[in-house]
This record gives sequence, structure tokens and C-alpha cells, in this order.
Amino acid sequence: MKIGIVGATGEVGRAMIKVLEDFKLQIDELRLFTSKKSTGRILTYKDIPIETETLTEEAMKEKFDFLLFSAGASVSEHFAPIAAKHGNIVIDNSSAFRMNPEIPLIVPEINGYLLKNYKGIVANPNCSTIQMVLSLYKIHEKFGIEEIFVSTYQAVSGAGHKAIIEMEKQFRGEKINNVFPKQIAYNVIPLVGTINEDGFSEEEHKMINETRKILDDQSIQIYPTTVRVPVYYGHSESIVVKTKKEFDSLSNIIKTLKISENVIVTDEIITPIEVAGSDLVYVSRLRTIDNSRFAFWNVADNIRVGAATNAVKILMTMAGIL
Ligand code: 11C
Repeated sequence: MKIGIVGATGEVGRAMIKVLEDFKLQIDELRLFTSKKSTGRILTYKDIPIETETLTEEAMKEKFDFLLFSAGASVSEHFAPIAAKHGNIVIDNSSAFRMNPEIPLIVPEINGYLLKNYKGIVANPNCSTIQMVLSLYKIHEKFGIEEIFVSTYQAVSGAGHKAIIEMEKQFRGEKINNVFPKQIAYNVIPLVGTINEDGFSEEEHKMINETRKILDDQSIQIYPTTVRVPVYYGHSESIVVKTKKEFDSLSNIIKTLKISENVIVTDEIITPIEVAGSDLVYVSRLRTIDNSRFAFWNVADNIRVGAATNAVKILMTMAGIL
């Protein structure tokens, strides 16, 4: 396979290289594209050094088996259609095409079947959405979800490498505030992304709209509050779900969660630092409120489960190896 990664030096781009290694794909050629600023850096794939090259329209017109994009929405908006027009499959981690009705928004375990015979641009969902729907898709299939109340505790890596640097500088006492609207070190910020006219943030809108599209159900009511916390890797979510059908007992919920692919249900208390580097979603603190409402704590690596691993699983689904 010939694969290209656009945005290769970013948090997600680097994780994509690592996930391709970990999943032991047969890759004949791996090309790493970046902005001019990051061109010429040496990254390694299976200990092989690869020099990053500048992203150009010409490069996107070459024939690739797959192009993985993670360089922000404006880069995707410009370059992904050029690549797709030239017959390439683009798996795009930005928000650029997610809500486009023509473009599939995919979590392979849930709706990978939509990729059968599909070519063109495929959208990879937002990190906080992916880990939530992975825990809930079987519950939705079995009991129907009416409402989801979710508060997130999102790691700084979700905002990119510069966000990590900003947090570290603040921990060292530097007064710097370029990425986040408030100090993140020793603090929490109840806003991820910009705020919309309706009072909900961009991240909250993503959780609402993307969940409905992936679960293919516009009737699900979702009430998110997205919060940034001073954690390096791993988003956590406190989730309360109301189902349409009664589930009778907690054991029915546990049984259903246990058949959800790549989800671990545990009695232990799971924290983000413990799941960094994992490709699984961890459900803990599970409890019922009544026969149609339950609550849990949902944790996953935002860069792997929430971005790179999902993108590589899309690739593997389309290549017929998953
Ligand atoms: C964060 N969820 O944690 C965001 C990052 O639409 O893919 C992911 C942005 C996106 O800041």
C-alpha cells in the first residue's frame, strides 16, 4: 500500500504513524506531508527515517491507496477534494466534511458497513464523540436512547502540541495564554472551542450532531457540557443515559456494554493516565438511577481511540483487512 499522512508532525499525525506500526500493516511507501514550517523534519516509521515534505496540490494528484488528513479543517477543505478528484481515498480527521450528508462519518465498529464500495472522502469523528458512541451503540440498538447528559473532562492534547507546551509553561509559572481562553495549569475551563449564539460551544455541537449522524437517529436528545482539564492524554466523560425501553436491571446494561466492541467494563475506578496509549474505551462507576436511566464514567485515549486508531481502522475496513 502507498499511504500519505497530511499533518504528520502534529499530535494526531505522529500517533497515526505509531498506530500504522502497531497494527502491522503492509506499507510499501509512506509519505509524510506538513506545512512549509515543518518540512524537512525526520520522523521514523518502524525505525526507518522519513523526511517530511511540503503539502502541495501536485502531491495530492499522485495515486495513493489512502491519504490520512489531520492538519485542520481549512487544509482539508482545500486539499482533500483535490486528492479525491484524482481518485484517492481521503480519511479526514478534521471537522470540514463531518456533517456533509454526502460524506460518511464513520466509527468502524458501528457503521463501517457504509464504506462498502465507497470511494472519496470519509470523515473521522471528533474524539469526545467517538468514545461516547462506542460505549453507547449497543445500548441504543437494544433499548433505544432517548437522552444523553454528558460532561467531558478533556485532555489538553486535544488542542494540539502547542496546547501541551502552553500548559507546561504555565505549570512553570510563565504567564502565557495563547491557546486556551483561561489558565489551564492548576485549573479547569468549562469551554472547549468557541461559543455559539445558542450558548453551546462548538465542541458541544459536534457531540450532538455527530452522535445523531453516527447512530443514525436524529431523535436522540444530547445535553453536553465540555470542559478542559490539565491532563496530558485521555478524555473522560461523566454520562447519564435515559433509554426508551426499560432495561430492568444493571446486569442487562453490563451484558449489553460487554458485547460492544473494544469497550471494557470494569468495577475498578479508571483514570485517564491509565488509559493513555490504549485502543480501548473504559467504562467504570456504572450505576442505575431507575429502570430507564443509568450513569457511568467513560475514559479513552483521545489521540488514539478518538482520532488515529479510528482513522486507521477506517483504512483497514476499506482495504478489507478488518
Ligand atoms: C479537543 N475535541 O479535545 C477537540 C479536538 O474536531 O477533531 C478535536 C477537534 C476535532 O480539543
